[in-house]
Amino acid sequence: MVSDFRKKKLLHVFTSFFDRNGSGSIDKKDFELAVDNISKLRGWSAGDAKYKEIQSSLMKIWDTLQGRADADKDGEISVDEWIAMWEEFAKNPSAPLEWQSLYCKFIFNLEDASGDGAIDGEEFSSVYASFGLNKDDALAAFRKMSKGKANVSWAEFQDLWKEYFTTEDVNAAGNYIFGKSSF
Ligand SMILES: [Ca+2]
Ligand SMILES: [Ca+2]
Repeated sequence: MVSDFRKKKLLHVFTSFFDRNGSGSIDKKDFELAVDNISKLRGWSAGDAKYKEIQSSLMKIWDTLQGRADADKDGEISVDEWIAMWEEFAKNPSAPLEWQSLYCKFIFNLEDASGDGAIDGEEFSSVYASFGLNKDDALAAFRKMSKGKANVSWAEFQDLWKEYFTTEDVNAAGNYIFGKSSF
């Protein structure tokens, strides 16, 4: 069984980042909306090379996510399917699914707008604000996640990401990696 605390974290990611149209499940349309959202944030138009790159990355993530999580094969990931998949992950976090690794890298690269291999609070919070989160709350989340440091490296990010999906410790730094400063 997934604890209420971990369920809250899983639902935050589900509603804020995946179910973009608020339909109550995740499907391909949500990913198309995410492509539009990110392109708007970065100022890319539909024909741009960067737009196509983001689109192809996100569609690959959708395909591999659906292949693993859509247990009843109805073309959508329900909340129950979402939680069941993360429960499997928590049993052996050192062996993530392909889409989970792709998504982790995708979010890091998206946030690392300057491309220097680390993310700062401004990069972190502006991406999450574009997904509809409160920017000040996201900045507070970054300070907790980084333990007051100015930057978080890719190596640190991967550990924090894993921690988000697995830890029951309400004080763990990884709880803040998706821009929410309290649960
Ligand atoms: Ca949806
Ligand atoms: Ca399904």
